[in-house]
Amino acid sequence: MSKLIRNYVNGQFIDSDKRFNNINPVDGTLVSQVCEASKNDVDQAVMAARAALAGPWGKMSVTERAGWLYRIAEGIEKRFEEFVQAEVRDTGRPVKQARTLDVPRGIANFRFFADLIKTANTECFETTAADGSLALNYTIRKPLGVVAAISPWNLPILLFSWKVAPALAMGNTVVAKPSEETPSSAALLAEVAHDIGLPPGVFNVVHGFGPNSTGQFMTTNPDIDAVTFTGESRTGSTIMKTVADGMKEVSFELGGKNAAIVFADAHFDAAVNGVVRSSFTNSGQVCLCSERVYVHRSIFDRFVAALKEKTEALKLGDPMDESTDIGPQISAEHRDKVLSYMKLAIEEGATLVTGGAAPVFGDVRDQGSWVLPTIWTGLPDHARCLREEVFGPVCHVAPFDTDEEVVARANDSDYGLATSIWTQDVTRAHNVARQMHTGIVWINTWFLRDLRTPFGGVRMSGIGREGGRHSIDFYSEITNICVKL
Ligand code: NAD
Ligand code: 6OD
Repeated sequence: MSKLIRNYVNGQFIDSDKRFNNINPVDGTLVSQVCEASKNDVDQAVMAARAALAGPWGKMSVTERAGWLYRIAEGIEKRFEEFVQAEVRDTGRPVKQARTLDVPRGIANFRFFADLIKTANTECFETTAADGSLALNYTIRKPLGVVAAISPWNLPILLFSWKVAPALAMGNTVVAKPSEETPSSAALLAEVAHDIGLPPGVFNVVHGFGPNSTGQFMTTNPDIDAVTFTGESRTGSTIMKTVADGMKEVSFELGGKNAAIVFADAHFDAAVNGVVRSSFTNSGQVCLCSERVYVHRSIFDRFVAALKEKTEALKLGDPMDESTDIGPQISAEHRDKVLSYMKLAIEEGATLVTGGAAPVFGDVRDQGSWVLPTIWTGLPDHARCLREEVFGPVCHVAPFDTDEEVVARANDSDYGLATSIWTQDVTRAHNVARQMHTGIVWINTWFLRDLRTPFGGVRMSGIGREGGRHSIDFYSEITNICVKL
C-alpha cells in the first residue's frame, strides 16, 4: 500500500478527504497519496502561525531560536537516507545528486541561517540635531510575521529549506507548501520538526496545487504578512497581482533562459565539461541551466563535436544506480512540454546535433517521463526555443565573432538570472561579467554556491535577493528608533 502524506497544521498531522497521487516519473508508479489542504486547513495553519508568534516563539532569544534550527538540521541528518530516497522517488533524480547536493544543502541551509542570525546586524548613528543637541538613532529587527513559502519541484528539499530556514531564523512563523509533484521531503521535514518538539504553529506544511487550491488559499489569506515564492515567472506574476491589495512583501525567484559564453581562449575541456554540467544537471531542470550557449566561431565546430560526444556519454537510467547521470523529467505533462519544444525547434529551423526525442528502453521505464539530452544548432536568435524557458535537458549552440556581439545577444532576453563565462583572460572575464544583465555571473564554473552571496535574478527572473544578509533583510522588518539625549 502506498504511503499517505498528511498536512501538518498547528503541530498535528491532519487528514483530508481530497487526495491526489504522487507519481514516480521513472516508471509512472504510485509513490504516495497526498491530502490536499482545503481553504479551511490553510486558514487554520495561518491562524496557528499567528498565534505562535504571540507565544514563546515570539519571545525567544536568538540563541534559543538558533538552537531549534540546529536541531532541525540534526533531525534531517539522522534521517539522511530517508530524505535521499524521498527525493529520488518523487523526482527520479540520480541518487548521487540527492546524496551530494540536495539533502546536504537542506541540512546546510538550517545550520547556515542559525549561525548567521547570531551576527544579524543593526545600525547605530549619532545624530547632531539643529540645536546642537545629540540624538542616537538605532535600528532593531523584528520578524515579518506569518510567512507563506511556496516552492517548486526541481530541487525540492534544497529550495523548500532555503525559504523555511531563514524565515524561522528571523523569528517568523511559516506556512509552507512544497510542489504538488514533490511532497515527500517536505512531509519528512514536518516529521522532523514534530519529533524535536518545535512549538505548534511555528512551522506548518500544507500540500496541494496552485490555482484554486492550497497555493491560492495561502496567497489570498489576508493574515499572511509576506510571500516567498520560487517557481515560474508567470506564476510569480499571478501571485504578485493577488497580494497587491494587501501590500504583502514578496520575494520571487523565477525562471531563467541562461547563457553560457565560451571564448576562444577558454580552457577547452573545462568549458565542454562545464557546459555539459550547466545544460544537463538535474535533467536540465535547474533555473540556472544554460539553454543558450554561445561559442567563438574559431572553436565552434570542435566544441559542438566534443559537446555531442560528452552528452551522448551521459548515462540515463535507474536513479538508484550510483553511475546514473540523467533521470527523467518530473512528470508526463512536463515531458510533453519539453518534447513539444523539440518539435518546435525543428520547425523553427534547428539542426539536431543529438537527442530530440524520448528514449525507448523496452521496459517499465517507457511508462516514465524521459527525454534524451538534446543539442541544437542553427536557430535564429528570435526563435521561440531561444526566448522561452524549456526547463528540460536542451541547449542550443550558436557561433559568435566579437565580445560586443555576444554580450548584446546574451543580454537579449526577457529573463536575467545567471550567465556563465568561459575564458582564461581575466580582464575579458571581468569586462564581460560586469555587462551582463543577470543577477549572477559565474566565470569558469557554474552553480558554485556560497550561501553568504545574494541569489536572484532581474527582469522576469525575479524580484529581490535571498542568501546571507539579503535573506535577513527580506525576512525581517526594521524599525528605526531615535533617542534624544
Ligand atoms: P510553478 O510556478 O508551476 O509552481 C511553483 C509552486 O507554486 C508550486 O508549489 C505550485 O503549486 C505553486 N503555484 C502554482 N500556481 C500558483 C498560484 N496561482 N498561487 C499560488 N501558488 C501557486 O513552478 P514549477 O513548475 O514548480 O517550477 C519550475 C519553475 O521554477 C521554472 O520556471 C524554474 O526556472 C523556476 N525556478 C526558479 C528558481 C530560482 O531560484 N530563480 C529556482 C527553481 C525553480
Ligand atoms: O542554491 C540556491 O540557493 C538556489 N536558490 C538554487 C536555485 C536553483 C534553481 O533551480
